[in-house]
Amino acid sequence: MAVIKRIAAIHDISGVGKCSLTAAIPIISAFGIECNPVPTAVLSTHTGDISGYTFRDLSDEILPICRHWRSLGICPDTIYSGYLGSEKQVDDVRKIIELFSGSGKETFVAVDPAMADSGILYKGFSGSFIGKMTSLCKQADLIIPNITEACMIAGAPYTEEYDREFIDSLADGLHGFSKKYVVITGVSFDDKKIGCCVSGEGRREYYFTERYPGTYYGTGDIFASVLVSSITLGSSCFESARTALDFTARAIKKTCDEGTDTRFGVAFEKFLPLLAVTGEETE
Ligand code: PXL
Repeated sequence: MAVIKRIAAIHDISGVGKCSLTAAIPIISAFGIECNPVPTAVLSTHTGDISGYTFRDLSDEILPICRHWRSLGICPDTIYSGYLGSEKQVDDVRKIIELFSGSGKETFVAVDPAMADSGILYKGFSGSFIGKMTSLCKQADLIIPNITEACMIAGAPYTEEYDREFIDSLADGLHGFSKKYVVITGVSFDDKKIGCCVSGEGRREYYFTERYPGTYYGTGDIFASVLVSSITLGSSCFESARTALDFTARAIKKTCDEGTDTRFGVAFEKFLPLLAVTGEETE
C-alpha cells in the first residue's frame, strides 16, 4: 500500500469565486493526496472585477501553523504556494521552504506567482511585490506564471500581441528564476486555441485546447492545482500539464454552456471524479 502523499497549499481562502484554496483543496483531495492548507487570508470573494470584498490577513498564523506540523514530524511532499496577501507572506513562504528542507525529506516546491493578469498587478499589490515574488520563484522547482507574471518576472515588456518566438524567449529567461520547470499559462497564438508552454529537462512542449471567449476567473488556480497534484504523484511535468489543461478546458466549456457569471468561477466540481481515476492510475 502506497503511503498517502501530502501537499502543503499556501493560498488565501476566498469564500466565493472558486479560486485559491477552494480550488486547491478539492482538486488535491480528488487525486487521493492529503491537502494541508495554510490559509494566508480570508476573503469573501477574490479581488478580480468584484468590489466590496472583505479581507482578513492571516500573516501571524502562517509560520506557527507550519512549525507545529514540523514539531509533529509532518512534512509535505510538495509545498505549493499561490496568492499571497503581502510581501511579508512571501518571506514567510521562503521560511517554510527552509523549515521543511531541514527535515531530510525531499520536498518539491511549486510557486504560482499569482499577482497579475492582463498586463496589470492584482488590486492591493504594488510594484515592489514583483521583486519579492521573483526571489521566491528562485527557490522553486516549478513556477507557473501566466504571460503577465512571466513578463514581470523576466523583466520583459508585456504585450498582448506575441508569437512563439516571444514565448520561447520568455521561457528561456524564466529558467533563470526556477530550479527545474517553467510552465507559462494562457498562451494563445490565435482566437481558436489557448494553452501552455512547458519547459524543463532540456525539453519544451506547447499544449493547446479550444479557446472560449471571455475571462474565466480561478482557472489559473485550477490548472496549477491539477498540475502540482499530478507531479506529486510521480507523473512528468509534461504529462501533468496536459492533464491540467484538459481538466481546466472541460470546466470552462461547461461554464460557457451554462452561461453563468464567470466572475464566480468555473464549473469544475462534476469533473473531480476524473482526477480520482487519474490519481489511481498514476499510483
Ligand atoms: O486566482 C488568483 C487569485 C487568488 N486569490 C485572490 C485573488 C485572485 C485573483 O484575482 O484575488 C484573493
